[in-house]
Amino acid sequence: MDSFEWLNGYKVGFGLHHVDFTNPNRPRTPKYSAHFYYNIIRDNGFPLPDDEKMLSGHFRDDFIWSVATASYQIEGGWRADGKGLSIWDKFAHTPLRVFNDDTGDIACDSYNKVEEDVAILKQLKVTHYRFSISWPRVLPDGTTNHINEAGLNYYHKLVDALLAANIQPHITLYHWDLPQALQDIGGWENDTIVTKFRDYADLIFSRLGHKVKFWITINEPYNVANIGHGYGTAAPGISFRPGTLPYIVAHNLLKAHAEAWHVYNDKYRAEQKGIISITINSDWSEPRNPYKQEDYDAARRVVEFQLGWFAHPVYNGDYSEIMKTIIRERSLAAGLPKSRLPEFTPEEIKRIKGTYDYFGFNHYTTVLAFPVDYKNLQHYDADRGVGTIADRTWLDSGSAWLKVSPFGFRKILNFIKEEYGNPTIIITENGISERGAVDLNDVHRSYYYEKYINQLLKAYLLDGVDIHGYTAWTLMDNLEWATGFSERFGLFYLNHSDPDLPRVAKNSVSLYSKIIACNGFPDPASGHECLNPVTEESTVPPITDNAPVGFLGMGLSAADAETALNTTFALLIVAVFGAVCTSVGFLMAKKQSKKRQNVDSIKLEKTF
Ligand code: PNW
Repeated sequence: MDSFEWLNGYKVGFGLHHVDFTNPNRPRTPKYSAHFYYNIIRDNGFPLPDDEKMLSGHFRDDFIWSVATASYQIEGGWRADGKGLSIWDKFAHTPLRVFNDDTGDIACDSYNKVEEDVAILKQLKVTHYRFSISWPRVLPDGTTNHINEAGLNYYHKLVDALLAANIQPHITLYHWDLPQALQDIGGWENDTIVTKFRDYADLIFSRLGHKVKFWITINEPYNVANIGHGYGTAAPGISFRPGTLPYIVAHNLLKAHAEAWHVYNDKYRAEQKGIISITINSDWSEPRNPYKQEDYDAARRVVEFQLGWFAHPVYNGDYSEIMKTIIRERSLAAGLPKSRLPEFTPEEIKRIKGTYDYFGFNHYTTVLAFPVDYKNLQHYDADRGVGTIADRTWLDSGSAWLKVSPFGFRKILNFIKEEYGNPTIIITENGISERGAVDLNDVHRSYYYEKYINQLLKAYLLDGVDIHGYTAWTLMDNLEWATGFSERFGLFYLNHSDPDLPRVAKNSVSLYSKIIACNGFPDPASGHECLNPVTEESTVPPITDNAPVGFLGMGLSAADAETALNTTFALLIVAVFGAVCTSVGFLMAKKQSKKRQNVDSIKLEKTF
């Protein structure tokens, strides 16, 4: 415990427990380090935590194995064949909005590279491909007054090529590239967008629906609402009404989604027999200090304000009580006449509730939460009242917001199961970025996919979460929104210095296609044929170890990894101990020789 620290008095505390020296009872409070040390003693070291051990097993037989992209991020052809402008064209052409002033004018040139894209999808052996339709490519002014057939043909060509390759298209109708013409009349703030989106969806179902069975209405409404209209770091880049605009936009996004779902349900489902939903993204959140209730409450608010903002109305009906209460109370306390969170009418609640065929879910990372009082400030973060950090032991990625924390994936999947009535879930995005020098040996990505997909398997097999599919983000390096081409999430590297923009496989392609071929992580003892030695061009060794699956995709088992870690740790201790002994020995020898010298000089003095 903290104690009298010599010359420093009570100022410096070395203790595992804090002692309150101002209190005559001298109460002791454990610091975080006390619990940390307690765990080391209890575990007699650092065993691999249960949640990091690999589980063997496989997913459903009809599992969806997919990879995703989005129109603005890959297509290019920004003015080709009568395409209208989108808010991202305008945003990226505004200086300083996108890193390095990168734009999607050409991007991966997918508009002209259907064959190349399908070829790499085949190489991955995915069963599905998730891509989005550029609304202004099909409807240049956003309305069905003018249909751009040339733009629509691109999607016909892509869908046909996919079907010919036995890959099912999974189409997102809105992945953030709103027609600029609609932004000019208020965009998502103007509630006439609800019928415009419905009409656009109706057109797409009528033209492509006989070939497409998997649909997403809107991708990540959270990002559209809060990043586009609160922080303003994504198009349309509005940040001057952060207290109200994100909530209004979210309200219209929810209504628009519901109308598109109803059109499909009423007009097309019987004949086309597809499924359609919204894709919601959310981080998982843990308390920063697991011994503080207020940190638990803060962590809960993170998830309620991100996932729940959209999932609650769609799956349970209306916004959650937490959001309604907090935003109303903070609005009234600031002297506003009513809540900044708009209200749904009872009819609207009914119209939105149940507009899903599956839970489309995007997930990347976990945060640690603690309460922050923003006083009178009126915006989303202030309403949520939370600060977040990452655990410094979590591995980094190329994106500041993304830390490798696989355990959170399983936790949030369980949260969805409990909170929203055990829906069928399709993971519509999950992946990791890098930045800086190009290295095709992307071990961090193989590690990420292996660990995250294994957590998905645990959620499915051990927790009974109804997982039907998994989609990796993303097929190839592309325009990562405001960070431009600097952050690379691709399984394939895109060589920009070659005018042909060739797609080059990173090593994680072998890892992901192996997981797909195995439909998960089979027990090697099962002799599953996917475990047979892989072809020469593959750089990832076959999974033939006695443990369920390789560690880091390197053919090292979890048990091996544990032994390796223990050995490293033991060696480290020996090295440190050795170094300490050597220095102590050295110092003692030095002191001894000095003493001897002193003695000698005294002797000499005496003699002389
Ligand atoms: C998603 N964040 O966006 C999008 O759907 C993709 O288009 C995007 O490329 C991918 O994830 C990777 O970023 C996100 O800051 C953007 O937490 C930012 C965040 C999360 C998701």
